[in-house]
Amino acid sequence: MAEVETTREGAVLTITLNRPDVLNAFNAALHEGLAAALKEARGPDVRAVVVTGAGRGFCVGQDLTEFREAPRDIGSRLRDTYHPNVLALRTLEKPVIAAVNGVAAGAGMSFACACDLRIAADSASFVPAFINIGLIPDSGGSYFVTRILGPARAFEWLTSGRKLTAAEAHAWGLVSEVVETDGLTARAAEVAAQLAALPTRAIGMTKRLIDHALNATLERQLEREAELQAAATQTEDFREGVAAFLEKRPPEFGGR
Ligand code: T3D
Repeated sequence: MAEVETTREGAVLTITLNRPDVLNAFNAALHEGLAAALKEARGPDVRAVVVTGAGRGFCVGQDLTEFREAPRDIGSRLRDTYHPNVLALRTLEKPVIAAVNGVAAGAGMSFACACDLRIAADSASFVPAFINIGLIPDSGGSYFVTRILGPARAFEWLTSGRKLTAAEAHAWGLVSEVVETDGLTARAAEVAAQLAALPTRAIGMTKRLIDHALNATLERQLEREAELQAAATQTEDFREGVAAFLEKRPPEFGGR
């Protein structure tokens, strides 16, 4: 079985991390498989992506058995393996849903937080495990968690290393909804199908705008909006949206 599997249902690509015996911990093969899956997600017919884990875990970050021996240059390893996938995910101009089916720990928690939406099973949990082994948040963990939770809560959580239940994560705004474990796959597929039917290019540009807004002045953000709105008006979906409105019928967006 491949360490990462992809399946297609219509315009939705599901990426499954597949090392269930170790709760889908990252090793070299998983990084490579994820890179290939994220490349597949760039295909023009894919309009929404779901990332999930096989078995009872989502992803527990770095495979710690690789740390039995003194770790080599971790900085380079992060740059060569984790960073390209985090960047590929954030620059993917399509909605990405993390269907968090179980524990998300360390870089697995970071990766879930890099997604655009998180839907959690009621049995899922989130553990910023880095501090428990004397490390600091990486793979974007400090970046995404700070932006989602704000600096005070991010500091408290990332330095405590404590496990958040799915219900707590929902109360904190870390996940958008919590569903019964048995219903997670269906609910993630339903949300993904809804997103896949929307104007994909406008969603991609909205994602870019949101990322840009986090570090921009109002002037720069207004300019970016103007640039991307000019691009949005060139899409087929814009023409369809206006035509459907004027003809008083539901729009049929093709994602172009
Ligand atoms: O160079 C670099 O790559 C640096 C990058 C670092 C990024 C990081 O992600 S650092 C953080 C690494 N992750 C962790 O420290 C998490 C360690 N795991 C845990 O704390 C716990 O397993 C969990 C809280 C996540 C889950 O607990 P629980 O009780 O539900 O499950 P468990 O029994 O601990 O784990 C089940 C199995 O998965 C177990 O194997 P076994 O005993 O059944 O053979 C366990 O050893 C294995 N496992 C869990 N996490 C990892 C792991 N195996 C390898 N690496 C893991 N990270």
